[in-house]
Amino acid sequence: MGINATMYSGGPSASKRTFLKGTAAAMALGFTGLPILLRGATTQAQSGQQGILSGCHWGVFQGIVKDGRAVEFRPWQGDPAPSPQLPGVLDSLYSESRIRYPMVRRAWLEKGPGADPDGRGSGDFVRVSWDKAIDLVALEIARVRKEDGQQAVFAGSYGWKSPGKLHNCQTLLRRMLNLTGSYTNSTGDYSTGAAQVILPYVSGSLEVYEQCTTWNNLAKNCELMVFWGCNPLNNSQISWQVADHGAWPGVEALKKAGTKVLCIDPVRTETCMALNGEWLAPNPQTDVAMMLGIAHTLYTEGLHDQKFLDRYTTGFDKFLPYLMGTSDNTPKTAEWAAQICGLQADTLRDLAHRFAKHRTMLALGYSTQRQHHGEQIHWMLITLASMLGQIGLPGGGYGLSYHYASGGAPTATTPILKSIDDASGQKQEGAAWLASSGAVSIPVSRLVETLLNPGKTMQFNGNDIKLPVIKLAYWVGGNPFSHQQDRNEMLRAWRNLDTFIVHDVQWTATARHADIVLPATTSYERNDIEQVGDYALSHIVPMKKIVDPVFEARNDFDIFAAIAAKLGKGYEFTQGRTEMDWVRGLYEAAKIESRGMGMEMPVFDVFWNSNKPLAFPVSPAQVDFVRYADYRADPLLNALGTASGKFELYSKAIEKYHYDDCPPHATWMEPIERVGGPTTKLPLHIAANHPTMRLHSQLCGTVNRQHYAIAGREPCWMNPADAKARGLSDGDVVRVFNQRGQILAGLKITEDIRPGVIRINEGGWFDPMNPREIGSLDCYGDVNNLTTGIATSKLSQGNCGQTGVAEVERFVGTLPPVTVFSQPT
Ligand SMILES: Nc1nc2c(c(=O)[nH]1)N[C@H]1C(S)=C(S)[C@@H](COP(=O)(O)OP(=O)(O)OC[C@H]3O[C@@H](n4cnc5c(=O)[nH]c(N)nc54)[C@H](O)[C@@H]3O)O[C@H]1N2
Ligand SMILES: Nc1nc2c(c(=O)[nH]1)N[C@H]1C(S)=C(S)[C@@H](COP(=O)(O)OP(=O)(O)OC[C@H]3O[C@@H](n4cnc5c(=O)[nH]c(N)nc54)[C@H](O)[C@@H]3O)O[C@H]1N2
Ligand SMILES: [Mo]
Repeated sequence: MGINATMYSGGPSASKRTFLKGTAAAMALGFTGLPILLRGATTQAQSGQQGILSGCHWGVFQGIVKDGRAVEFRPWQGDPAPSPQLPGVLDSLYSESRIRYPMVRRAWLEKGPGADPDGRGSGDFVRVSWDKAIDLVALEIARVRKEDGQQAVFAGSYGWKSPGKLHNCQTLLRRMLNLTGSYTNSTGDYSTGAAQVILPYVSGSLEVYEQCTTWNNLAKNCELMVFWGCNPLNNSQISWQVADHGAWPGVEALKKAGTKVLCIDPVRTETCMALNGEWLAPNPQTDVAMMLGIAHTLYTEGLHDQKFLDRYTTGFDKFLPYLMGTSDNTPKTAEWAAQICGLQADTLRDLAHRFAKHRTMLALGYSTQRQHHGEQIHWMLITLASMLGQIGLPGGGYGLSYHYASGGAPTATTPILKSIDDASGQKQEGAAWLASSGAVSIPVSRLVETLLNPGKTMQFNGNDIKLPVIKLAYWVGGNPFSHQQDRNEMLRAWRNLDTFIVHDVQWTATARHADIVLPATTSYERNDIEQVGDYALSHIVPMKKIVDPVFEARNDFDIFAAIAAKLGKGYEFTQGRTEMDWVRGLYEAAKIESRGMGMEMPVFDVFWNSNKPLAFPVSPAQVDFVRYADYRADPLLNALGTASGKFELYSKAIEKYHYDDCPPHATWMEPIERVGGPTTKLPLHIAANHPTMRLHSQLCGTVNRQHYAIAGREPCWMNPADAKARGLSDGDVVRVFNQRGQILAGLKITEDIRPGVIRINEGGWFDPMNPREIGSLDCYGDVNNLTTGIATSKLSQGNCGQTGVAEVERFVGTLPPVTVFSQPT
């Protein structure tokens, strides 16, 4: 049947979440000719009211409209666990922070590009007409390209834009720029910046966005499930496409099976509580040391699987001298590790015994690689799992996406919807800018470094990159004034820009710091199409327009089409096709692909008018999928994508780079700062986790804030012992500070966090008291005022959003108001 695990183990790929493409290619079912089920009919029948079907990062839903206004986003009945964030999704259409009109910063408009850069963020905007706005943008792109070169335009615009195969604003931005010239791009992402660069050397693929052994298989075979900084019941609320929420039935199956669960995390997570898990809370940022202590015990007690190491891995012999301390005089004993990670040595020995004795699944999240030297954790996890020898066995081994977009929910047999393209294939031969086109791409979290050091040479994954001079940054579908670390360093860097152009739906801090702000539509004001589940791929769903655009919002597609037209490429951009022409075309292409897979999809109009998601079948093999089972069965035929075809516990390629911050085997390296670290002065580690009632910064400007804000600010969790030591009470407004910045937050005292750790979720909107002053107090609570902007290492240049320490005190004085959720003045 051609369905096997090898289809997931393709080589590393340049674009984000492209594992989806490989899925379809390898599939071939016998022709059944059966029509595919259309599900979801009961929702309308029950409600008695016709809802309009759509989908978003949070799931499939029906939009209920009264008198032209959306009044409810009702979860689709086929959703096993609708996200409680949906009311905020609805409110994002109408909330007070919605961007209404095209706006230009007064100083920029009156005095030209680069005028008064300190004034960015102070809210002095002038409303302009759409025609004027399009003119200004087109002329400025042309000016910067002419005066400073194509590379001076940065369009590496990163972020969690809305799903939909047509209205992909980032692709549309690059489409407009490719048709009219070139630009500087970005590579990688903030999610797995370190892991996705190191893993191709270690296991031969990106892996972080690939399927895990299914929950179903775990429920039958796993005896010990270890969630290591991994929290599916929070993080799988959302998907990059439309969420399927398959993690909920997955977790439920584990619970029914009575599988023993262990959670290694500074926070007692939702997943830990739901599964009644055993909670171990090591010092943050010390997991590599902890794993080494466990590995040392395994080896010295002869509990490691030498046969597995010999047959399926290379380089263990080169790792061993480090583990035993013969190469550096430091044996990585349980005692050694205990001193660093803060757990008892006996606990680590006990873990080694339990891991070896039971069928154990090590499920790792992403947070531990979003730390200084974050490359090491995934490498060490694979080293540990290799020593345990359970990789490729039912219910055992390791998994890297159990927490993300419901990894572990079985993959359906489905065609893959294509997306509108960025027109990089349509460039004209011989154009002057062709030589430099796409030549420059910087690691995604390094824009600040680039703005501060133009011309500098940066090392990256074995290559040198000359950092370009950037004069214009164009951002769509992302919020850099939320996602980038070290806000004050960023403010300094941004002053080197002539022009910052932003499209968004909400007045985020990024929009507030722009020179030109264009109001985009939400997904709920336009038509599109998308797949359900990043791994499950269970349905294709129409994303129907629910209401007309509010105020003067326009589709990114139409905005870029107008700019392209001004620059002489209007037809090339639209190809003369309307929105529904595009959506229909994308569906038709999938319909043809599905025939090759032995399936027949309904004609487009039937699909669209049915108002139901189109379901695809799941094969029995996928229900019981075991990652690496094929590799284990035949390591030659199903060789991994690494140089040796095996798991590489030592990398000769990385050895050749001679990076001082990324040695050629998994290594414990001190981060620049951590609680209890040799040079660290401040006492509290900041867990900048992913929020429960938001998607990053999305929905912070909505009713959802009422569920979590404390005294109107972003919450800061703290253990009672730490609160007592500082004389703090629940509900206090506190000032959280370090050498990089200061924010206000609302204190939540809880036993569910380890002493010595505070939790302030990423995504709180940056609200500086005095926007002109770098280092000003942030009145709402954007944690990235406190985190470090350094890179994980020269190998991957990833971000370190989970590295940072701080101190907390009660705020005294007159409380400044929070102003970031209203219209700029
Ligand atoms: N300290 C710390 N920092 C972190 C992290 C962390 O764990 N700790 N996590 C990192 C990670 S993993 C990530 S992925 C990033 C997330 O960073 P981002 O993805 O930049 O964050 P979002 O808030 O999702 O921003 C998306 C923006 O796109 C806008 N948008 C949505 N749809 C559309 C559309 O159709 N058109 C236009 N024009 N705009 C649209 C939204 O309104 C929103 O402002 O943050 C990173 N930063
Ligand atoms: N609700 C919601 N879900 C989301 C997102 C969102 O914004 N909101 N964002 C999505 C995106 S883009 C991504 S990339 C993923 C992110 O997925 P992750 O990066 O895995 O998510 P986090 O919530 O940052 O961290 C997961 C867990 O790691 C723990 N942790 C933090 N530091 C350490 C440490 O040093 N050691 C150990 N052992 N544990 C630690 C945290 O306490 C938390 O429980 O989530 C996705 N899902
Ligand atoms: Mo992410």
